[in-house]
Formats: sequence, C-alpha cells, structure tokens
Amino acid sequence: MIEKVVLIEPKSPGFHVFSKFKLPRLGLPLLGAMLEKELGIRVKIYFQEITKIDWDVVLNADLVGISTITPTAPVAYGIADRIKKSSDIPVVLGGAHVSFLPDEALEKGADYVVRGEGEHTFIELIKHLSSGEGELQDIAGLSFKDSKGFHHNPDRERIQDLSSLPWPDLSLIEGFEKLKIIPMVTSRGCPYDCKFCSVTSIFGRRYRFRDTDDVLAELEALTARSPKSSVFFYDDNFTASPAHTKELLRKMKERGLTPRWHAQARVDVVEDEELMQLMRDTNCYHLFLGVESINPATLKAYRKSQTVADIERAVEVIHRYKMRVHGMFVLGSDEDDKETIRETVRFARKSGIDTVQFLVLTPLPGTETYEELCEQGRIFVDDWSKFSGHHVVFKPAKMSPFQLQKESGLRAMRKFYSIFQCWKLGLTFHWKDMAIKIYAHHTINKWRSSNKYFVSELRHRYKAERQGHKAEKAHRKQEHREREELEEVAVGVSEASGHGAKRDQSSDTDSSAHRTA
Ligand code: B12
Ligand code: SF4
Repeated sequence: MIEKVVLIEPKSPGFHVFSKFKLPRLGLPLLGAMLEKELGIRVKIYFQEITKIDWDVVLNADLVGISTITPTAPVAYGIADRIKKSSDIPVVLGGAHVSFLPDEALEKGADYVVRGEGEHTFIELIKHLSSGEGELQDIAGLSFKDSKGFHHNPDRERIQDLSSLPWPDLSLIEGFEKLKIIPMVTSRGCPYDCKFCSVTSIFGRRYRFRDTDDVLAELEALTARSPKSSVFFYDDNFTASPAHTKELLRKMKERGLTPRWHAQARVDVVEDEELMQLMRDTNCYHLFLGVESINPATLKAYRKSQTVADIERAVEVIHRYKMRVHGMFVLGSDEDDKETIRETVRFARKSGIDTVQFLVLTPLPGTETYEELCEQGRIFVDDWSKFSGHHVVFKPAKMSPFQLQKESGLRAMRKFYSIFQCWKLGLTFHWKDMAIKIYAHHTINKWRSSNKYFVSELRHRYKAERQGHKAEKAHRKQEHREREELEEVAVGVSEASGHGAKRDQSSDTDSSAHRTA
C-alpha cells in the first residue's frame, strides 16, 4: 500500500542567472495536488534550492518521485542511487530530461520513468503499485524495467482540458514560505518551432489554455495568501493568443486583481497596442523576451520567425508602456562568430534592454539541435550538469569552443554587467537597476571562479588544436619545400644530360603526379 510519497526537485549545479530567485517548477506541486485529490495522499516536496532533503523522511517513504531537467539530471540520479543502495523503495523519475532518455534513467537507478505530461501516468502507476490495479504495460507514457529488460509503453495523449486539473499546491513544498515570487501557469504548448527548444516535444505544438475563470480564481487565492509577492506566469508565451490574454487581463483589471507580474513573451507581443495597455494597467513589470540574436542568419538558423527590426521595435514599445525588458539571448549558432556575438552584445547595451541573459546554445535532448549535433559528432562533453546554457559543450562551426565560451559566457555578460555600467546607473539614481547589475556582476565572478577548471580545459584544448594546426601547416610547408628541391635537382640532371626538349614534359608529369598523390 502506498501512503507516504516524497517528491524531489533537485538543486541546480553551480550558479545560473536566476540563482538568486528561488523558483520551483510547477510539475511537483501539481502532481502533489493530483495525488491528494485522486488518492487522498498528501505528499512532501523537497525543492532542494530552498530546503535540504530530510533523508529519514525519504528513506521511510513508500515511493519517491524525482523531477529532472537536463542540468539537474546527475543530481537526480545521485539521489535515486542513494535510495536504491539502502532500500527497495520504488523510485520514479519524470520531467524534461528523462522523458527523452528513459533508458539512461532506468540504468541510473530509476524503477519507473514517466515520460511527458505526468499527471495521469503517475496516478495509474501508484494505483497499480498500491493495489495491483491494471497492468504496467497498459500505462501509457510509462517506461519501466523488469527481469526481461527495459520496456517503453506507447506515449500518452496530452491532456486536453487543463482546467480539469487541480491547482498546483505550493504549500506541499517544505519551507514554501521562503518563496518570494508566486509561480503560475495558464497554458501549455507552443506552435513555433525553434530548433533549440524542447517545449514543443514535451507539451506539443498546439496551445492549450486553462479557462479564464479558473485562472482568476487561482490568482485570487494565491495573491490573498501572499499579498506582497509578485506573480510569474510560467507560460512559454503568455501572450500567445492576444484575445485570450486580453480577456484575462480585462477581468483582472475589473476585479482589481493587479499584483506586480512578470511573463515570457515573443517580440510580436507589441503588435497589439490594446494588449500592451492592458498589460500596463494590470501592473506587468517585466517581460522576458526571447530575443536570441541580432544576427539575421542566426535567427533564421534557429527558425525563430522574427527579424532584427521586430526586436528593436519590441524593446522600444515595451519601454514606452513603462515595462521592463529582460532579453534572453542564445549565442553560438553555426552562423555566429566572434564578431556577430560582439555585435549582439553592443546591440543589447545600446537598445536599453534592462537585464539580459546571454546563454550559450545548448543541445538539450528532445531538440533538433541535439539530434543534429549528435549525428555530426560535435558534442564533446558528457556531463549533463554542464548543459545549463552557461558552458560550451559542442564544437561551434566558426569558432573554437573556448572562443565561444570566452565571447558569450565571460565577455558578453561582463560587458553588460560591467562595474562601469553599475556606476553609470548609480550616478543617474537608478538604485534598483544598479543593485541588480552589481548582483549580476558578482554572480558572473562567482561563476568564473567555480568554473576555472572547465574554462582552462577548453583553453588547453584550443591551444593544443592550434598547435596541432600549426604543426600540420609547418609539416606541409616542409614537404612542399622538399618537393621543389627535388624538382630542381631533376631539372638540373636532365639539362646536364642534354634532354632539354623532354624536360618540360617530364616535369609536368611529375608535378601532376604530386597533385594527385
Ligand atoms: C519556469 C521555468 C524556469 C524557471 C524555474 C526553473 C526551475 N526550477 O528549474 C527559471 C527561469 C529559473 C528557469 C531556468 C532554466 N531553465 Co527553465 N523553464 C521553466 C518553464 C518555462 C516552466 C516550468 C514549469 O513549471 N512547467 C509546467 C509544469 C507543469 O511542467 P513540468 O514541471 O515539466 O512537469 C510536468 C512533466 O514534466 C512531468 N514531470 C516533471 N517532473 C516529474 C517528476 C515525476 C516523478 C513525474 C511522475 C512526472 C514529472 O509531469 C508534470 C506535469 O505534467 C519550462 C518550460 C515549460 N513549459 O515547462 C522551462 C524549462 C524547464 N527550462 C529549461 C531550461 C533549459 C532552463 C535553463 C537550463 C536555461 C534557461 N532557460 O535559463 C535554466 C536552468 C535552471 C535550473 N534549475 O538549473 C528547459 C529544460 C529542458 C531540458 N531538457 O532540460 C525547459 C523545458 C524550457 C525549454 N526551452 O526547453 N526555468
Ligand atoms: S523558444 Fe519559445 S517560441 Fe520558440 S518553440 Fe520554444 S517556447 Fe516556442
């Protein structure tokens, strides 16, 4: 009988641009709410970013579920391994990483892997383990192992009616009072097809929305509980359907439900001025914009469906409506070189974008970028914890990995968050912005010192490759010189023997023989 369930969201390795903001993904609070509603089980969630795991509780559970994304997969496997070494508690892994690599997860200690959207698969699995209900092989979306090996059941259809799901229960997280920002999500899926993004493989290419009244009721309940907190809408594109978003915002305005809020959007959000006005009126503070690059060839390569002019206009209009822009960039496409990256950084500084993240292109399982780079044998790092957008893990086309790391991770961020920039904001009394930039500057320094080894490895590799190239060049030069000398000797011999007429012919034959050799 399964009664005690513990769910864990592992900590990210090292620092990332959002390290300061403790934001849990909503999967576990949602699964927790499902378990309570459907099976009467009240789970305990450890979000490792804010609370240490209590191992006595974990090792006394009847089942442990662990959520993964690619950079946290090694920590997740470590936890699974520790549980399996000292108990026979069933361990279930789910989330973006293992959904695409279930074999790896089963090898690394998981008994079960829930692929894709987990709500119904998880409930069916627990029912089966609790009371033997149904057969394991009939649970869609499940991978599992037994004495015969690994099994992967067919995929599960995505949930059509998102409003049929309960609200994620954040209070199940141990220490949830420490969360300063309220996370919410109103939709799933994205119809775009950006090459580096795994959202569509998990949640599909069709938008699915929750009912507006359901969203409003949740928002009301959450803001009543934490009136001072701001809300972060986790939707991949909060303004995907302007009509839908406007309906929500209008109702928020009517009800005076206007906490400070933040959301992710595409640059085309500014096409609809009524939407912009409603966003302003309902207290939107920050828009996280997927800018990615200002190199047109890169935008095309990413299939981003936006132009540099769209980006410029978006920043200008959002500022006109007195909202802030967080620019999210992805550097290192096959079309990028040192100069295009520097140009992108110059643009970010000149455009007035308030804050930025310059991430390195990262081949995440489930994306076309991953498939392509694997096929071309260009991924040279096998430690998933480095797949965080902060480390170069593949060979770029027009640079060495070290050059890309230097330009994006180190130089670009340092340029944007330079001490000079901090002072400039201080001198113009923008204290808050100055504080953010100082924090970012500090984080970059911390990242640098904790990743010294990784960066110096890349540098050595780069030097070795350059030396290799130099040695090869020198070798080729030497060969060429020797060949010329030989030819001169041959000419001298034939002239000395008086066969001048034949000379040209024989030397031609010789040199063409060299060319084809
Ligand atoms: C909010 C968010 C963030 C927040 C908080 C992140 C956090 N705590 O990890 C911030 C802004 C900090 C962030 C940062 C990053 N993020 Co982010 N983020 C998201 C976002 C937009 C929403 C997450 C969410 O709550 N989704 C809704 C819930 C319901 O989905 P879910 O948690 O995945 O859970 C469902 C299933 O996956 C499954 N499931 C999940 N866990 C488990 C566990 C068990 C036991 C079971 C049975 C099922 C199960 O069931 C759930 C219900 O269906 C997603 C995109 C997305 N749409 O999900 C990207 C996403 C998770 N992020 C991603 C990435 C790459 C990153 C970064 C590495 C880079 C970056 N963009 O800055 C960093 C790394 C952060 C870190 N932890 O190390 C990728 C992960 C892909 C991958 N293969 O790893 C995603 C999918 C986006 C993408 N572009 O592909 N992110
Ligand atoms: S990057 Fe944004 S717009 Fe592109 S596919 Fe992913 S979620 Fe959609």
